Parts: sequence; C-alpha cells; structure tokens
Amino acid sequence: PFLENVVKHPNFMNGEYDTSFIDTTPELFIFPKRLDRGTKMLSYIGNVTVNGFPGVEKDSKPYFEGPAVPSINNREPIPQGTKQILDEKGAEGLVHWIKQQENVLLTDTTFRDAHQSLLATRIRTNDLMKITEPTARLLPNLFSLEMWGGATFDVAYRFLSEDPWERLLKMREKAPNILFQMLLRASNAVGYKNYPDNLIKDFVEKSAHAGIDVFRIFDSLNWVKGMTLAIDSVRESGKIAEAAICYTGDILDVSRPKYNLAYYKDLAKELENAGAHILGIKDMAGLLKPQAAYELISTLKETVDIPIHLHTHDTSGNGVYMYAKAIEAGVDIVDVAASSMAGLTSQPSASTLYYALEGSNRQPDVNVDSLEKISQYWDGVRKYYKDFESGMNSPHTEIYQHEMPGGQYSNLQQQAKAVGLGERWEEVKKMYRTVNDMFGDIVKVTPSSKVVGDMALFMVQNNLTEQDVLDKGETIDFPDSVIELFEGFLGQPHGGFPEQLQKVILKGKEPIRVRPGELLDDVNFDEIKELLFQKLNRQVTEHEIISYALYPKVFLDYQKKYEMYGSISVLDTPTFLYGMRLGEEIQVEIEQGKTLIVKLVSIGEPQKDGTRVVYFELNGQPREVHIKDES
Ligand code: 3PY
Ligand code: ZN
Repeated sequence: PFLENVVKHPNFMNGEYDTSFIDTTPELFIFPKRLDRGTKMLSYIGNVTVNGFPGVEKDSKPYFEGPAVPSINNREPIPQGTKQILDEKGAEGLVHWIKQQENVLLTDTTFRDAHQSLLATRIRTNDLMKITEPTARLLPNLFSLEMWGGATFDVAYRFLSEDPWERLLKMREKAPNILFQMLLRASNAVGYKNYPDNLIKDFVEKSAHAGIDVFRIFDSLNWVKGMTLAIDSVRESGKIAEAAICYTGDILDVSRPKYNLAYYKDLAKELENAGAHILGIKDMAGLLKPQAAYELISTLKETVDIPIHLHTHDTSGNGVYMYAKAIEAGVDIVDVAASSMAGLTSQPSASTLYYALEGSNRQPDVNVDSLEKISQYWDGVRKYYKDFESGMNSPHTEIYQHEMPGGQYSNLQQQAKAVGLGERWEEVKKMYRTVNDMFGDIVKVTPSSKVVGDMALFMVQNNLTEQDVLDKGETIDFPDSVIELFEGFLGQPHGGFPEQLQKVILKGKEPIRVRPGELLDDVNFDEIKELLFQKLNRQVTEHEIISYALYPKVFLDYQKKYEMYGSISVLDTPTFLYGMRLGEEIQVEIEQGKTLIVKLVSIGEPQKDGTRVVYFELNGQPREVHIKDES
C-alpha cells in the first residue's frame, strides 16, 4: 500500500517530487482499510446463501455425492503426447505426423464446447482442474483438448468470477503433453464484434505464449478475407492454424444449391492457400448427415493436401453414424466428449465412437477404461450444474429445420424467457429459420447466429411477419446487431445481402464492403495500461490489458467483484452456487497448504435497512458479515 500511495500521488505522477517527498508527504502513510481474505470470502458465502446465484433455483443446498476423481500415480512422469511432437518438430512436423496416422485421432471437447453446449459454459476452473492431470495421464494419445475460447472467455469473467488466463496457465501446468486447442472467432476473437487488427494479433500471440497450440479459426459468414489476419498471426506464433469452414445447409438437397459441394471445395482450397495447417469442418448445428459427410470428406480429401478435422453436435442423434461415414472417407481427426458430457447439443461420445469402430482399422487408439473413468468424474460434476441444463433430453431432429447451433440453443431459450417469450419458444424456433431465409440463407454461427436469434425474438415479440418487415420496415427500429450485420460489420456473406431488405434495414446508410478491421484504429495498449493503473490502483498484466480491450465492462465488473470477495474460484462448486446450510462446515484451500475452515452458524432476521447479519465461525473464531437481503 505504501508504494501504491507513492506512485499514485499526484505530485509523483507529475514528476513534482524530490528526495524530501516522503518526509514532507504524510498522507503517503494513510492506508485504506482492507478486508482480509477470510472476511471477503465470508461475504461471498453469506451473500450467495441469502440471495442465491443468478440462474440457480433458490432452494436449499442439495446434497451432492461429489465427482469421483480417478486415482493416478503422480510420481511417474506424464507420458509424452502430441504437444511434444509440436514442440520438437514444429507445425509442419506435426502435420506430417497426423498424415501418417492410420487410427482416427480424437479431440476431447469436454473442457469447452461440451459444457458450452450443455451447461451454458458454466463449468468452473475448480472442477476442470481436478480432472486435468488424470486426463493427461490416462488419455495421453488424444490429439488435443479443446479447453478455451468460444464463450469460455467471457463467461469465466462474467458469471464465474474467474480469470480465463489463469485457467489456461493452470491447466497447461497439469497437462504438459496434449495439445491445447481453442476456438477463435477470427476477427471477432472471443467476442461478438470485429476488433482492431493489432488486438487480434496480440491476443493470438499472448494466447499462444500462455499455452494454446491449435487455433480453430472460423468466420461467422465463412468469409475468408475475414480470417487471413488470424491465420497469419497463428502461423507467426509457431502454432497450428486450423482454418475452419462452417457447414451450412445440406449438400444432399439439390433444391438448395447455395451451399453445394462446389462451394465447400472452393472454400477448402482457399483456406489451404491462405496458410491453414489443418482444415476444420465445423458443423456447429449438427446438420451434416452421414451420406453427406462421406461425400464431403471424400471430395475434400482429394481437394486439399492438409489433414481434415471434423466437428459436430449430436443434436439429431446421428453424430456417431455421421462420424463413422466421415472416418470411412478418410477424415483425420474428430471431436468427441466424455460420454457423460456428450450427446444432444454436445459432441458425440468418445467411448461410443470407440465401440462403433470396433473391427475397423481406424478405431481410435485410446484406453476405453480410462474413458469410462473420466466420464464418471464428469457425471458427478455435471450434477452440480443441473440448473443450467437446457431441458432437452432426447434427440432432436427438428434441428434440420431450424438449423440453430448447439451452443446457441439453450442460450436463445434463456433470452426468450427473459423477454417473456418462454411460452412462445416453438414460434421463436420457426421464426429463426424464417429469418435465416429472409437474410438470404446465411451461415449461422457466433456471432451471425446471434443476429438471427435477435431478429427472431424481435419479430415474435412484435408480432411481425416477413411481409410486415418489408412493408413497414421504414418505421421499424431494428435491433442494433441486425443493422450492424447489414452494414457489413460482420463481413460479407456468400452471395451478398438481399438488397431490398438491406435497404429497409439501413434506411439510407451505406454498407461497407471492405474488411471491418481496415476501418478500425489500432488499440493503444499503453493507454489502457495507464487507465487500468488509475482505476485499479496497481500495475496490470499484459493479459489483463487484452481482456480489458476485448471486454471493458465485463473486465471491470470482474475486478470490482474481486475487490469485494477476493478469489472465490477456490470455493467448491456447491458452495459457490448455493452457499451453505445452517450448521454446515466446509474446508477451503485458499492456497497450497493454507486451508480455512468455515462454519455457518446462523442467519439473523432482516434489519430495518434490509440487511441481515450472517454468523460464521472461521477457523473456530466467531465472525459476522452484514448482507443486504435482495429478496
Ligand atoms: C462459439 O463461437 O462459441 C461456438 O461454439 C460456435 O459454434
Ligand atoms: Zn461446436
């Protein structure tokens, strides 16, 4: 605090000081009263006990059995894996190695897309960490662990009050052998809008340095021009650029030729020429049907010379059958999840695929008993987050009609409920498809999918039909995201925008046709550093500067919470989400070797000012915190 006072003193900052500065400036010795770590943590527990957690049913804390962590021998060295191949042989060497493999390779998405798609991305680092080293030891033959990017970045700060960079660094330490993979929304990074070029470059460079090896890069309109900057940045950092095509439409449907085989062939070739090490096929909604997969992969294997990595969502229940056909056609790598976190809007199950390929020369080389053990762990973890389940509990073939990405389904449903359209969910889904067709049949994936969702909600809420929009559009205030899409700020869709609708939406504004990044000023990182120093009273890290640049408000809100509650990521998940039961005692390891014992003794009646006193014992000593009752 003393140094902080010195460097923040106006005279010091203006350079108006000399050697007598300390002696003549007594206020340097006035320190703000700080809450200790224990009290901060009790404030959090008290608050969540009294007021609940957003999105979690506010009832008494359930009794959970707790996930079973597989036992491992951590005295043995961790087996070598794909990470060592990349580190020793470089990106080209790894690509060469992939091409030599006969068995299909597996990416485990449980740490990212599986919980993004099933549990609104809510799984906490605390739960991810406990299974990281067991996974590294028990499944060393995995191609990669997808564990970062997509929505994890924003949700970590916003809802879990934790730092996504810390997750990456901590996991990297425990799994030094398997490639870490992230989902990068090209110029939208891990956000929903186009960012300046220097921010994208810096984000890639720092993520690579912190431990990401494989970057799956996609553009939400399959616009290659929007992807090249990200591809180049990944290549420059010595990592793997997996450039992905988002699979849209149905190549088997001859009545819908916009996204036919020729379209995918051209795109694949373009991405290979743009420098992709691996071609990703990102079937984000699970629309790729088995026979289509066979045709698509066979054709693309003849078209490009780089390995092909296939991603799908199992919403229709056809996932494993589709993979089997793709594997028959020669796909190199597929995305799967631990079986207890697989299926429905998530990826197909790893062990199901393993058994499906029994007798095939391409069966993945993994230990199926290990898969089962790890799946048991996730089964226990998933129960903690039951309130974030989407409610979908059987295969859902209507996905072929509405075409909503797996990661969006539960989210849009929540959004619909929030604006009072919970009862009209069926209508919203139908409208989603109508909007797609109005927009000229576009690729729907974050963030373009969000725009389609926003428009669908808007139309249902205002009882608008497609014709109403065209006829009365002049008088309609469209959602901002819709206007931005039609202005070209998410890039250019294949075949352009429907002209009439574009005119109605833009009301005379001229759309842009260049890459949005060309119009944006560079981020001034030094300025952000200075600003954060002012706001937070401390020096910030390079990671924090990037986080602020991407999500200023989300980042500062997180800091505020951190100031109030300290590091609550150390709490077990039931306590984090539900607080404590009266009389319950928990142990919290706040750092290695330092454990607090917390007991909830009683909760006082609400006082006149709306607060309650919550009485705890902390390491046997009575403590109380005052909590505002929000009910
Ligand atoms: C994301 O961008 O988060 C996705 O998972 C898109 O499918
Ligand atoms: Zn996905």
